[in-house]
Amino acid sequence: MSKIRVAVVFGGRSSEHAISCLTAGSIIAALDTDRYEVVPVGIARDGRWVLASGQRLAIEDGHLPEVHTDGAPLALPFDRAAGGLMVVEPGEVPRALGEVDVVLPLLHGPYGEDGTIQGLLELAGVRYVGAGVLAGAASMDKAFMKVILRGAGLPVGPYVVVGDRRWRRERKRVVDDVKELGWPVFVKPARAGSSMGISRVDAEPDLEAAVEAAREHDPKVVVEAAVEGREIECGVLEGLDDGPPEASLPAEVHVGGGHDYYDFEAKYLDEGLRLDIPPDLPPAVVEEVRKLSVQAFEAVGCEGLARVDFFYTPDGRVIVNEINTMPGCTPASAFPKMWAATGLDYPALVDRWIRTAMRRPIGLR
Ligand code: G1L
Repeated sequence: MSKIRVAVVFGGRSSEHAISCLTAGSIIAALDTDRYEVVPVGIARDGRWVLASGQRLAIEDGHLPEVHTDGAPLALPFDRAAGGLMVVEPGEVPRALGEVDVVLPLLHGPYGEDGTIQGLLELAGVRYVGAGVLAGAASMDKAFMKVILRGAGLPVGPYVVVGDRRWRRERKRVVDDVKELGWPVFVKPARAGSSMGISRVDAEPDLEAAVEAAREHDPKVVVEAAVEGREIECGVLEGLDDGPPEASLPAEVHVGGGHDYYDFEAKYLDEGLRLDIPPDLPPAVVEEVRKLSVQAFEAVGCEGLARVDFFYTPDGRVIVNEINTMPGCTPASAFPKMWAATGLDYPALVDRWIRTAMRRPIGLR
């Protein structure tokens, strides 16, 4: 039986380049080399695509993958002047990717989880793991995500969308709308991927600066009423054999160690982040979280995997905060840990992603 060729696309132009490299290293190490042939595809910080196929890939535990050229390790991000690696012109990318059976797009934020690389892969006729174009784009944009979740009848907290034109031309009315939410609020770029540009605002005088800070990342901003509550997350996997999506045991996220809230470092670098799996919650609440997670996955039209984040309020309500189609996925991240507690270890998880992706038809569906 010939091996399935899996391209792992990693790096990229986002602020989470290094996390993506770390994730690629973990995933490549978890792939069963008897069944899969790995083709590492790096995207440098300047956006250039680098095929490292045919090169020996060395992965040291907890380190970024290194691509060896002539025995000399070349750590990512790729060195421009490196010999031995093939730099691919953007127009060549579909052809290069057309030679693999399935792609794992490990790219965060713009040009990664927003549906753009998924569109490229659709046009190239290549199968890939995870959300498609619409689900990727919709869950990248917090405003559209909330419209979809609310439209499906899921419990979503109060929020205000601040579009670019309204902020420039109707600022006073925007501020009045935000005041209706009560204080504090969280101000977020609508489409920034990571936690960058997010701030908490406790009173009106600080709102303008917070919106301007968010606008550095995206001219479209979402202001959310702060929901008081415990932070609960749940992993969802696409079903097998035509079955419904499956939810993992949830986790409660405890943020500490000097992190204000669930910020970039707390999320990925693991310090100041503690997970309780399963959380100390009434069984009925755990079941509600799992049910709402599957509903959110289906509402957005996700495929493969997603992580759904909730608040559990002191008065017993479960509120959907967001859905993430490319959750943190190093072995230390919440998503793999929740699935491990549910009975699927890291290699089994990666294997399942590829199996479900391989079943997808290519082209129009
Ligand atoms: F390919 C999957 F499985 F869909 C996938 C893609 C991306 C899973 C997890 C991620 N996550 C990341 O790439 C990241 C959160 C490390 C961003 Cl760089």
